[in-house]
Amino acid sequence: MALRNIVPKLMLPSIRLSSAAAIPKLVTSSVPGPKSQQMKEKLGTIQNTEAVNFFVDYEKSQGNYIVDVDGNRILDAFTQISSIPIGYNHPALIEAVQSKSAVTASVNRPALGMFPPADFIDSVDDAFLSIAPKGFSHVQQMACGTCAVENALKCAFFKYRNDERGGSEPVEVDMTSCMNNEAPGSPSLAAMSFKSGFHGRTLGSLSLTRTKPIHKVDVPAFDWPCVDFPILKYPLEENVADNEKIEKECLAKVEETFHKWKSSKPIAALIVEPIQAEGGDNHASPHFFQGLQKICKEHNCAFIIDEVQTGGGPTGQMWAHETWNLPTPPDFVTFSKKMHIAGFYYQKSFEPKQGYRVFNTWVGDPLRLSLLKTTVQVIKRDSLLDLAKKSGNILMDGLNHLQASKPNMISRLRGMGTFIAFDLPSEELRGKLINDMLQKGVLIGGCGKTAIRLRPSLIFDKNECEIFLSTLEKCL
Ligand code: PSZ
Repeated sequence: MALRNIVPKLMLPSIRLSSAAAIPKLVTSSVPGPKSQQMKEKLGTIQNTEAVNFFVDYEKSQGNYIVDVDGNRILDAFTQISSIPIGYNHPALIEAVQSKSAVTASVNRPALGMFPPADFIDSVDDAFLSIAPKGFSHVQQMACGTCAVENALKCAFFKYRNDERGGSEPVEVDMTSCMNNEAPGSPSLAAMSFKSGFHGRTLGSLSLTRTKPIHKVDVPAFDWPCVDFPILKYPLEENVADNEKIEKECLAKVEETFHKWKSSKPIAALIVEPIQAEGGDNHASPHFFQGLQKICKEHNCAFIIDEVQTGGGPTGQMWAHETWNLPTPPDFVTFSKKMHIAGFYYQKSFEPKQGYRVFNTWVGDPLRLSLLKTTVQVIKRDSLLDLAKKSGNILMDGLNHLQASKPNMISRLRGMGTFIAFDLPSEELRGKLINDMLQKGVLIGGCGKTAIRLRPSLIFDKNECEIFLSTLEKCL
């Protein structure tokens, strides 16, 4: 039975947005506290724990507040690397997982590609298609972001070869040569990405990822091209001509690269983030992305928008690319994180004719799909995209103010909705600020070389913005 039949829309349990004010942040020990440190030591005997910040009491965490095992209640503006859409323990989600269909889905995880449950079509409709980017009516689930990227890439290559063969099926020589990883079955085709782009860590995606060497070193990679992403000057309104020039130069490089690779290894796919996230929150104008799409079209290259981090509402739009006014929709939009489940929207022309070409054991997860369905209902009911815009404005106002009063500390303030970042003078000061904020009960993240990024949930409201801004002011 579809969830909408179990939980009528208006009866979804809500979280009072103001409730957070009643339970303020509270840090009683240093973070990580003694319990966290002990646990980290113990886990360290089993696996590498260098990245572990602190251990969490997820039962006690609530709304925008994450509670660690030492009892510190911390305002979370990082949300598990931007992946908690409507706060911790949202009552609507707790209720959703207790529904009969969610319980059944969690104890009987299906191989979705082969044995989908009866309510799957309704769920896909309610969850994915009700929020599909304009111009998309097809969607494929996957387990995680990098898996979504890799499978979108595969579909792009399938189509490119299919077009080359004039629409006919692979022939005998394709089938035999691919078994030896040789052409023509394993064709010499490329996918282009951008400097500072991040698209995942599995073997295929890793060749597209261009953030840090430590992500890539020692791993064989595809020989694929990478071009500069525009690094704009701020404030934007004072640097219009320079920024136009920067974007124009990047587009010219893209065009040039297509020509350079055309005869040896044609570029069949181009992947780009609407805002380069891991790489430092680098923005570009709609004009830049329109230009990219135009070049892709001219070269029969798939245009893949990676919305793994931007998608699901933090920019104040469900999909960041929808503000670009593209003349036609992109070919793929990949997602994960705030969507609970990963996957990609795609144009029908990229769907392989044969089954089993985009496939794995689980493909997706109906349980996560039911969480998405409820999350979408809450986002709509509580107008959370509007809230992300409003909170984004409050944060930008406050940060602009801080930037003006402390220009030696804060620079290049940029953002869309609550997807906000600014630079600090050095990596060392950035690390110090993140730690000082944490000790004062506010969790934020870093990205790029020296940037601080905000990735709060969609229920981050005025009160939380004020707590964040006043704590930041103190730390600066
Ligand atoms: O260090 C890491 O592995 C991180 S830190 C943030 C991410 C990964 N983001 C994941 C991500 C992304 O931001 C974009 C734009 N595309 C693809 C991915 C990969 O998603 P996952 O991590 O689900 O494989």
